[in-house]
Amino acid sequence: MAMAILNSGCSKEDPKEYVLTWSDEFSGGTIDPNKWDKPEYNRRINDEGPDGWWLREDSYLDGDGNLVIRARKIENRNDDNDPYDYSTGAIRSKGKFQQQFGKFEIRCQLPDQVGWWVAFWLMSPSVGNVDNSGEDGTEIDIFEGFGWTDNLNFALHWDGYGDDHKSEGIQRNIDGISEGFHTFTLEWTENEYVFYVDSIEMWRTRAGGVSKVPAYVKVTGELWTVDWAISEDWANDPETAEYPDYFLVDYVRVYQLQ
Ligand SMILES: [Ca+2]
Ligand SMILES: [Ca+2]
Ligand SMILES: [Ca+2]
Repeated sequence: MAMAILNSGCSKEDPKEYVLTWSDEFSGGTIDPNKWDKPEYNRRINDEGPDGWWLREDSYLDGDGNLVIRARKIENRNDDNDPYDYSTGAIRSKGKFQQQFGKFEIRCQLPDQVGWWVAFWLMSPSVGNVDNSGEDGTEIDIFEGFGWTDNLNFALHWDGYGDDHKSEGIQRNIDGISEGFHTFTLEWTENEYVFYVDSIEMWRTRAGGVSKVPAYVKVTGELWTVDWAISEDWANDPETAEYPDYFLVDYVRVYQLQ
């Protein structure tokens, strides 16, 4: 009897048994509105330069099994004096799917050009609760990547985005990551987060205390023309890019431990 209980415990943890709970293979002709919301607004306002919009037309399926997130230079879209603006795309499962804990994976090819960054991330609606803890909601950046450098960023943000904002993160350089398709994976349990690239562990942390609430999924491009974002510590300068440029996503898959 004791042995049976022991075996039962082992089989739950080693090997981990994940069951697919939600996914999109992006194999249709249009983005599935039952799975994804496409936000559209002036996402990255710059009062002193071109703005970075999220436009619905910059997220679409290529008919060959991939989601495409595109970056473009566009005509100035608001009534400021910019010579032009930029746009990228974003999709999110907000209001359609969310999950607490589990495994979250994307397979994708990073863009080619400087000036923007792409991300696969989770967002809890309660990330703004300020209680000196991420347990009540955390933004989990499974990865942020670039076309111009092999640096990757992994991060957690909690207690909102104002004066009480807290974050932890690391950067890793992986030779050749901007070539070809790769997988980026998060394993999230009540005890810790573990981040992987191509199944190789990048970061293991419980910073903020681990979030204990559901989160929705986001796949996004971002472009911001403020100084910190166009520095060589981040996206670099879109002025020198050849747009349009593309971020290709083969799939997003979400699992839960059995
Ligand atoms: Ca502007
Ligand atoms: Ca503008
Ligand atoms: Ca909090």
